[in-house]
Amino acid sequence: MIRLDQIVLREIHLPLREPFRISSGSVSTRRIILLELFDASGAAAWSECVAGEWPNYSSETVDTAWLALEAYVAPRVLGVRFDKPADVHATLDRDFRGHRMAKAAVEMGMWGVAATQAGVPLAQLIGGERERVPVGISLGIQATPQALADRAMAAMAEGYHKVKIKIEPGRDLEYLRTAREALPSAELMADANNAYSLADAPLFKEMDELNLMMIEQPLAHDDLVRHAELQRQLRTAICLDESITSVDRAQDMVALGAGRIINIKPGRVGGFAASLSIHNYCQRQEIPVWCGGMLESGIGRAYNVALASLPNFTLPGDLSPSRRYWTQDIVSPEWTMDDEGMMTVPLGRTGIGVDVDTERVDALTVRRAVLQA
Ligand code: OSB
Ligand code: MG
Repeated sequence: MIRLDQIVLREIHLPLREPFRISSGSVSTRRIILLELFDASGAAAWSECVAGEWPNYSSETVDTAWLALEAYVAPRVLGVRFDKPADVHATLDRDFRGHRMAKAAVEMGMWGVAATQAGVPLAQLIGGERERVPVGISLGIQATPQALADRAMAAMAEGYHKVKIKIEPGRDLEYLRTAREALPSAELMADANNAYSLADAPLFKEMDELNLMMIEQPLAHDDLVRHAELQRQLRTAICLDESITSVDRAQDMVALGAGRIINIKPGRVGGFAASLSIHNYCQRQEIPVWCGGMLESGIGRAYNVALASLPNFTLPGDLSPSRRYWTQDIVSPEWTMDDEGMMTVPLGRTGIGVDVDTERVDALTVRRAVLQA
């Protein structure tokens, strides 16, 4: 049984080691909302909201999420009894549209609380089966094709299992070809973050020759029908990210043939219950899934790693180690990758599996709010 009596919200500013650029924008310091959830039983857990500063990935931002958390999400759960964390999603979904990243931050935190309360690792609570998960890297748009190829080669040498290459019109085929020539047999993929339209089908047909693992979200953020049309013209699998906001959309993807792989980001779909539904549905449909990333701190990463330990997460996730993003993470131990390109699921620890450096969080905090039942 879970009954939260307090949620502490904080916004921290955490500088990335280098700016990260996708087709719709660039980020150099992550503004991150952190939550600390306190249960009436005494159990507590940290969680993270993945919303970014600008509405270029989804309509949510740090500021809309802060408002939604304070005004709508927290009031729905504070002081309310839940038998189990799987029940929270329905409460946050009913007559309450959108704001999935804000909802996910609370919903996932309640899974974290439940794991702490039960004295088990989060991965075990959700049915994880892997002790280590394969790691991929997502490379932002680089200045030149050769700079990209160099980064991709360095990543493969470090042990990464997959290199995801961000593309945009004008920085696509030549970049991908240069990376492919440098790494003839590596697992390479592209992520367009909605930068193209169906009129670009001829370009994707050329990409089809590069033996990519998949092409992620080439078309509009909320589209399925056009992705289906494009998928019919390609051998390469389309992977959907932005378009999959619920298990219903995953079912629609399969019904329409809009893609063959799903990138599950728990923040995008409203939390762990929806992520588990999508995972289970995809497993039955033999659709592989992998865990995406949103440049999370070590707190959000803990949830992603737990999720990626589920059996149908058969492809490497965007789960890079702390050092790929931050000079210093806010958790200990920091997230690391071994020389086989694997990240260890912290099965020897209860709850989310990392300790939060609260002094450092306090030093990075720019605003704070205490929400009470
Ligand atoms: O589309 O997967 C994406 C980061 C910000 C917004 C969108 C995306 C990404 C990433 C980052 O690719 C992956 C990571 O966290 O390493
Ligand atoms: Mg993506």
